[in-house]
Amino acid sequence: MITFDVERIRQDFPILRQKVRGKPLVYLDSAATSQKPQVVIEAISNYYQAENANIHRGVYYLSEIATKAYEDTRLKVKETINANSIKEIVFVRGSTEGINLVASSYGRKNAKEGDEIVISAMEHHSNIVPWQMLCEETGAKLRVIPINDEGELIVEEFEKLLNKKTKLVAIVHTSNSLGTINPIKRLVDIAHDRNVPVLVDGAQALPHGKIDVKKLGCDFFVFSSHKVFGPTGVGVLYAKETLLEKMAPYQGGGDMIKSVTFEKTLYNDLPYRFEAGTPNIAGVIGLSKALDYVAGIGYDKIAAHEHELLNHATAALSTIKTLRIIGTAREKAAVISFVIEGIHPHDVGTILDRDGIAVRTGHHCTQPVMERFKVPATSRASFAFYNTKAEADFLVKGLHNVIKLMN
Ligand code: 7TS
Repeated sequence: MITFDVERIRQDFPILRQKVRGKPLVYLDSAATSQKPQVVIEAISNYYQAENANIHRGVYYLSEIATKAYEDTRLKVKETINANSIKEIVFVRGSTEGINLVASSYGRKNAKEGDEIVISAMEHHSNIVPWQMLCEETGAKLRVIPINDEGELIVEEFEKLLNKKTKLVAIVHTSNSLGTINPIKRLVDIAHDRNVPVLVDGAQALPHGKIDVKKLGCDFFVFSSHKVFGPTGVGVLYAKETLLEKMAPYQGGGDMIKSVTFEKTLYNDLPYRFEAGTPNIAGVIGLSKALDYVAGIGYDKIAAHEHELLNHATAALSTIKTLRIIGTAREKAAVISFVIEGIHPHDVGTILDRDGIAVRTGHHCTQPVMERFKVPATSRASFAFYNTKAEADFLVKGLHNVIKLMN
């Protein structure tokens, strides 16, 4: 029997004790960004109060401890996702930058006119636009794996899309607008059978379950700290060393070099070659605490609690006759997008907000998904381990209020 004391956990998140608009905050937008536990907030504050110095360059005490904290986080990330080496862990600004780095560096080197990049119909704009930009520049083509009415990838169509011209598959692990969890290992195996590397957009996956890049077998994996209870402005690109070794730097500047003359610059070793300029040191230190915090609760417990929340909320929302859930995949994260007949999602969001309930409304940076389901936008409730069944019930009560007000 897995025990999970959600009320205890909520006490670690100061923001959840807040009232908004005079009502207790019901935060159901963790897919956009997660809230931060006290330990993360304190680590950032402590860094600025007692440890602030630039890294990799000082011979003095403060710089040494800041450098150690930064590099210890790299090791922690390596262990968290089971990478082979710290050389495979590159700190970036977030998932978006990680994907842009791969598109720019790996993509430019490997894609030429007539080649193909395969993505899916449920990608976040961050995993569409960088590839479109690459295609525009190189003359390569974007191919898109279709999804079914439940919001699941059609794997047979994926297999048909792969061919000798395919240079990369870039695919989301867990969809931010549909909640679908894709069968990544199976997709990677299929792509690898044809020698095609795979990038996994793990922005919505890491916060909710254990990730093992060796088991998944993927070649690139990105995630954002702010969705995994850490600060904004930091993310991670994992890339297999063999691929990273052959990639040109993404940006030039300090720290990514060994030596510079006007005639020639020698680049630094991996992974530093991909980290130009002063990084987000405080952010990386905050991420370290966030990963400790999540590991302390336990990925299994988190997944089990969120699964219960998903089932409870789905059942409760389904009692509303005029509500339609968009995204009903068998394998689903605790993300529920929905539309209510005759009421625009923005009105839903605005009225819920008056009750202190925070949901996201709009296209969730997945406009092709909206088009696929023929809706202009949805309302989306996304849950994290600090959410409760009572909050899901509160959402349903709030929606009854919306329907009453709008009819
Ligand atoms: N990929 C997925 C699947 C995402 O959900 C997001 C952000 C990103 C990439 C981009 O991450 P970033 O940290 O670089 O911005 N998703 C959302 C969302 O669902 N609502 O706001 C941001």
